[in-house]
Amino acid sequence: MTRRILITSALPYVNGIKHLGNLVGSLLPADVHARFHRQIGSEVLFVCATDEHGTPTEIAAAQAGLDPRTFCDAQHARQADVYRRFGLSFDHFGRSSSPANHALTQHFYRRLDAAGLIDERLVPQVWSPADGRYLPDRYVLGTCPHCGDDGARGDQCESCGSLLDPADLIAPRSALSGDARLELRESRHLFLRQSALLDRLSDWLGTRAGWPPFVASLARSWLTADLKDRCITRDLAWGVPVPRPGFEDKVFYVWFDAPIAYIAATQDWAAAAPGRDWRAWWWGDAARETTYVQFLGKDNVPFHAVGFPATLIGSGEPWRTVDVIKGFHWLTHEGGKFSTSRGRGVFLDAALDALPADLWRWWLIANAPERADVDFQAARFVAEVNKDLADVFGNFAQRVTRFARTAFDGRVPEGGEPGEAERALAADVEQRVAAIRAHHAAREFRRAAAETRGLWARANAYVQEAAPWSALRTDRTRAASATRVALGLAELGATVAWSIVPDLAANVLRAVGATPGSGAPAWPHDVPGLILGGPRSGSRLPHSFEPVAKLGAGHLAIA
Ligand code: B3M
Ligand code: ZN
Repeated sequence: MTRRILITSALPYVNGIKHLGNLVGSLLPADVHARFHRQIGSEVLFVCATDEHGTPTEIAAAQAGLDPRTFCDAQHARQADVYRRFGLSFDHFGRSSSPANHALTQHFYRRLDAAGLIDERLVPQVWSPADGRYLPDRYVLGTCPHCGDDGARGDQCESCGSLLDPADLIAPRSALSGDARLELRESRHLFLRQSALLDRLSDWLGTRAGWPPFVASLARSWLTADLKDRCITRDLAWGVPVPRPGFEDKVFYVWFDAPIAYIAATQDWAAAAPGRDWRAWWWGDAARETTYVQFLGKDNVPFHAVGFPATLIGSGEPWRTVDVIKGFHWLTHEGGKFSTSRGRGVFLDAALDALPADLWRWWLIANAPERADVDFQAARFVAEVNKDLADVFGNFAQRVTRFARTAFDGRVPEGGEPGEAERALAADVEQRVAAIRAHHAAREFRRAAAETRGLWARANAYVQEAAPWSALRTDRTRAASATRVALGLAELGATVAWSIVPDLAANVLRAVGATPGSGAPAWPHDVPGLILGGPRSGSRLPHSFEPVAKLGAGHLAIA
């Protein structure tokens, strides 16, 4: 039976190029999982989009002297290009500002309102006459009442960590104009009554399984009697308009419309070609066979385990909710936090200018912050990538393919029978391949990479031992069968690593005479047959394989 699997990655904010921490925390593992499922024959839909609304976008656009739409057009295109170069194989990379998302966000609001789950409340907001706008908490600066730092923000003091309200700040001023004539004004806003949904959300969470334990306990920690109703509107111009009298100057809160964009992006995907049905992924009985997995960083768990399910369940419609949330801890950078605002860390465009995508992909997946935060250190990165990709797998694949081409006339050698060593090898490798598959299926990325590395090391050990280059002089049939087995190992080692290192894998597959084509290489179903049966005996080996060059000290600077 083919399984249908819907995969979403957290939607990157449109504003600015992301860093390695964003990549490993959602986009990359989602891609690896999507690729793996294509290899095992699942029907996969992998969607993502840029998250385009909200104050930071509006302000960044104003600073660039552009209207938000024009600004987002350019930023979306930049990000799409970087992700393509990283090999992220989205079926659709959409935009939360699309007309489909506007319509669907308003639809959810109407359903929630009709169900009695929307309240109007008055909220005191900071109004800046000089800026002519309301200021969100983080755009109010002042002196921290706790530590005296004079750059504290209205939501938090970065210097001492205290959580603040704008009203707590001493001598508050606008972060935009610096003007200090701030007023508090009452503004009317809409609240989603999450508290009224608490029982339904708790029951729903109780039916979910397979979440990493820290994600499940984070989700449970939000679903308590303290669950707050959530303000879903903002005093802004850029966003989804609120279709309600008196709300003409407001839009929905970016965190209300962003997850809805997972669905809207699917609708946009479906609209782009005939024969595609978004309902098969999202709606009622049509989506019965669909498993839905979300990939996201731990800060996004409450919005996906509480906020978005509240929207879907509260609508009273048969929307598909998430089956598994695969959450990640942080990747830190040389002992500190990656920071976009401070430009600290490795950014994705610079990463690709420096090195091929597969090197980053391999290291990040092999070290994914699945159970705790992980520190990126350039020296470790260089040493591990050199060892795994150059010394172990790259060297093995190059040696074996080069030898086969020169010693056997550019063909996979025929003749000779595998012996006892090969039969033991085949049994061992079959188990390893099964373990790699099980780890991928369970979304255990570090384990999948570690087991893949183990398979490569086993392949290397076999060829060292069998040494067909020595056997060639004394026993040509023996050299032929050992070379054929080694080529089979290279094919396996590439096939099972393809989801993590697609370019490297495709190059190896070409060099062993397999034609990978443009799609996913099928997961090997007959491992002993591939190793012992020599399915490609006699076929030509027209392509050579050059492994990635080893990184030297010079690469420590970029990374
Ligand atoms: N853009 C936050 C983030 O990138 C946010 C995720 C939205 S997912 C619907 O961390
Ligand atoms: Zn402070």
